Amino acid sequence: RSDQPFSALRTIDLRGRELSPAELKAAMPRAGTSTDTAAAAVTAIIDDVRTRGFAALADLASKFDGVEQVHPLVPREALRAALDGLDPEVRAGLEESIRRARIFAEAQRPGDVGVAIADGATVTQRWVPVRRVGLYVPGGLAVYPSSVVMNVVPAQAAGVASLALASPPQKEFGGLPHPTILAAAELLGIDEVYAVGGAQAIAAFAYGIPASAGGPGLEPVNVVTGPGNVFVATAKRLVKGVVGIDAEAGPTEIAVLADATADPRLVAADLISQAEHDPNAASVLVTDSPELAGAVRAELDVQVPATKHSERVRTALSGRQSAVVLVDGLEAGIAVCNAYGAEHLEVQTADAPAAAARITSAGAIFVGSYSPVSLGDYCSGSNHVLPTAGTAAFSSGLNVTTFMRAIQVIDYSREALREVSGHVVALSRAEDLPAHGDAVSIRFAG
Ligand code: HSO
Ligand code: ZN
Repeated sequence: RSDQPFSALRTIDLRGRELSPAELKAAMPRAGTSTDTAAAAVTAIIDDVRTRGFAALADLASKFDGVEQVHPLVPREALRAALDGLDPEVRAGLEESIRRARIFAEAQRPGDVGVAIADGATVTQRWVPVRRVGLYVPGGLAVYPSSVVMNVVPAQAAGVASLALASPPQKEFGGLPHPTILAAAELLGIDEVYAVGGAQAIAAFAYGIPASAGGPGLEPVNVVTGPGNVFVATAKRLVKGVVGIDAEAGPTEIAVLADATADPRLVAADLISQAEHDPNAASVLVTDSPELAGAVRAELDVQVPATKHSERVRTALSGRQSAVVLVDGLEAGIAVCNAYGAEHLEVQTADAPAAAARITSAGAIFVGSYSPVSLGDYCSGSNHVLPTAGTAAFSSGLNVTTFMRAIQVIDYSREALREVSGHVVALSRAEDLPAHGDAVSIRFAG
């Protein structure tokens, strides 16, 4: 379509088509999920860490990171030095990011609910934080101190007592993790940081490592969170059940629901912003205005060549996962967005709050022209760890309850138990489990 500006972005024309939610979902572009080719290698790494502990970590650091390591625990002085060396503007940004995230996370703490089911009969749902959490932070190309904030703040707000962080050792930083990661940890008051990368970090968190003559042990955690490459994602899937995990993060996605009132400059900038992450990132514009679509394409023609990571952005925008989706009206646009379930959905329509209120599937919703995804990535107060690949249909972004459990507490008096005992006995008989009924009856016998 060389007649169109920014022809790299394909068009999906859904106008005049009556599609069910399932058909809409199928019509929407998404990159196929990669099959699990890493499983065999990752299983071997997990087994090695479980059997040989720190010796395995040292061998793997040498093999994958090119670093010779005695013990992976990062000295406290290194954390302090990293914060001292941090650019003051970056430090101020992180501090504001933490402050805002904390306000929202603390407000999320769920209250216990206790209910009187009958006289003398109460059940309560009590929220309790997990004891210990392990956070993985990738190294390499993408160094995201903002992701340290997004994972740590809700855990701390939940009341998690013990928090450890792992990030790959970097040859150019003397075998320590990237200094901005160390600085972010120090800013958040985390003093247990390990220079361990990849699947081996996930294995160490899940199974722990006993103390040895070489140094202190690594205590197993209850929940592992944090992004990572295919090896990290596979390791998290393999240890799930031994520990809790957050969602497996796929390539980032932005969908923009926009009508003729939207500003094409802003829409284009936002589509580019998430495409900057990854050649597999998805940028999708859903609109009932062919004029807006054309204007956004023209803006992409101007903005894409000018952006720093233009090659990556161009690849992401020309991938099959990115598109302009033309619909018949706002109603149809909302239906498409709900079927797609984007990680990030921006609503830039005449009455954005009203349209946003009708969205029922998205990782996070960004309302109006002044709530771009980039704001949410860093400083809105919301969390940027969000469900991708359509998993918003059944899961939530990282929040305080990711690090908590709800315990149900049952407290009946003698009279309250007696009142319901006949029903317990009848049900236990129906299931041929008479000892269940007897355990109640015995309390009132004789
Ligand atoms: N948009 C990414 C998060 C991020 N952006 C980190 C910048 N740094 C996934 O939600
Ligand atoms: Zn981002």
